[in-house]
Amino acid sequence: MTKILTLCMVIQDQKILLGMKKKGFGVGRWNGFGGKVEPGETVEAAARRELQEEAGIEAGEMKEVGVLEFTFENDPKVLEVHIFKVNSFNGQPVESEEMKPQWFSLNDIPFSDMWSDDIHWFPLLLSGKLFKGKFLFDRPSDAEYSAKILGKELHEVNTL
Ligand code: 6OG
Repeated sequence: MTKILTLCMVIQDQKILLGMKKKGFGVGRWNGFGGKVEPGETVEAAARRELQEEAGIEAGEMKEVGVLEFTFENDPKVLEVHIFKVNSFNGQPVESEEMKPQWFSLNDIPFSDMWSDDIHWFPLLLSGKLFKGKFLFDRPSDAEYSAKILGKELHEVNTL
């Protein structure tokens, strides 16, 4: 069973907008903005909608830069996460029920309070590469527990 999800990384003026997840999957961690693709919706439309719902901003151009598959030990579910880079947007980030947004300098990304895969693929994201990968974790991260990576595959690609 594969679930399709989106993840938007808003990057502007050497800063990245992350949100502190306030509830549900990945609670207590900084992440980009995103969620499930709804039936009948394109992946890009879902990414735009989630960015609006969770951060209160309207994306300009969006570029899909990566696709990562996440699985957890003893769980047949596959999370297929489509990562988008957004360099321009309208509006001001506002806190939502799901996320508390905050800008971070690209030199000071809070990896220790993010999902443990992020530190591996951020260099590709920040250097403008396209990438694909798979990560197997023990169990989901939350505020107290950082998921352990049991298996990892990550490579740069020419097209997604
Ligand atoms: P909701 O289920 O709250 O959307 N997501 C992940 N992000 C990272 N960096 N690592 C992971 O490793 C992730 N698994 C899921 C996709 C969940 C949001 O969290 C992202 C979505 O943007 C396992 O609707």
